Amino acid sequence: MPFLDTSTAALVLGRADRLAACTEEPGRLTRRFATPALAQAGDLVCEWMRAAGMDARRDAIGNVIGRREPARGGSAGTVMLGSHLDTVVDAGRYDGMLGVLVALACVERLGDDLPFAVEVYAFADEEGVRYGTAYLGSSVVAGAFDPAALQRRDADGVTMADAIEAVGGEPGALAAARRDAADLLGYVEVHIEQGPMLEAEDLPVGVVTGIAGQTRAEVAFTGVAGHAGTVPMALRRDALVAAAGWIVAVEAQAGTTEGLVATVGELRVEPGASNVIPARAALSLDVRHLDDTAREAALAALRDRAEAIAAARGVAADWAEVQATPAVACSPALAGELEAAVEAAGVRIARLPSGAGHDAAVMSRLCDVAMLFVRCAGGISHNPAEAVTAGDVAVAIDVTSRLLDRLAHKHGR
Ligand code: HGY
Ligand code: MN
Ligand code: MN
Repeated sequence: MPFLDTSTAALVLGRADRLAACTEEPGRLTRRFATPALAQAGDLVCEWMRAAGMDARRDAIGNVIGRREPARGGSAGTVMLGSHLDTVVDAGRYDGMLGVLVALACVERLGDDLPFAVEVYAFADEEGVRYGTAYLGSSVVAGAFDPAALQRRDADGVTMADAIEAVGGEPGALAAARRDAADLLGYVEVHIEQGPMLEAEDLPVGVVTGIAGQTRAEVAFTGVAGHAGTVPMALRRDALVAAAGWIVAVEAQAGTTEGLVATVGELRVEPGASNVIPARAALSLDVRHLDDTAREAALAALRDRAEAIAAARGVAADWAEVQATPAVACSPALAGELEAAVEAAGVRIARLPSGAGHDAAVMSRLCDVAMLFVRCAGGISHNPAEAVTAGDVAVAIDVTSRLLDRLAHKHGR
């Protein structure tokens, strides 16, 4: 194994710790879109970008974008690197952040002979925790942002437009913030695997073949509130019991369909009192599959099941699709370069699909994309126990640096 820059890897981990302190909730890491905590993290990234000799700025939705010009007026175009800066609730400190920090570390180590510019993106929202729609940051860069989302309200009733303005963004300028694709050579994202495969293979990194498609929906069951003490069981129209039956059906459907995962992660019960029969149960649904046809078939079956359960229980079922993102194949050419860089780093090549969504899925609308996964302990993610080793981070830095070298030779160094 050639020289590994473990000191830079340690710097990356130290920076991840500093970013982890930028949280909305003392004692655990929660950093949602357009919050002061995200702005604080973005300020740190801007500072590090400028120290690395990059121009750093924020775009209209709050993405932090660093740019390093090519050497001696090189005009081969631009390579984009990056990932997201927002987190889920009670998150780990590497999901998203690792990709931003490894990209930054590679820029800091670059020679000054790259024939292309390098841009590093720290996207303002990938998880979609605050407004239920994922990829807000990369959607703006890719020109795929749906302006209707600006009217969505968060749990406190704040519209997305107001939230963007409150942190200095410009909701009216999102369309103009689209990155022109003409000079783009590709987008490369380093991300923790969030799964067990690399650990099982005892590999530090792997090359992503494709990203599963995902659909997010909001499902609600509406029954009749009633007195918990007086309404006979046979006369109840209990929304929560209907929802519970459907949730079990969701798990059963995913458990018996190859390659399908389905999750109910949010549940709100109204009126929400222990002595009141629930009138309404509102749920989130997250369905994913590497094959879009299989995902759509699963959604149709789950919708039918919700309606059947509702009818049998005398309640109503409402279904609203919030967002659908098709499955994306990584660019064979760019992934091939990444594989060559992995091999040159002395690591056996592993190819693996991503069940998790990533900004690369949206950036594929702009240019070729490739992803490098980094082993994470126990495959754990979306959990404060998320962990990586300095050694594996050093390999990721080495591979990404070698990729940039290979692209430099390919584009006229
Ligand atoms: O949900 C996902 O797949 C990603 O973590 N946003
Ligand atoms: Mn995530
Ligand atoms: Mn992520």
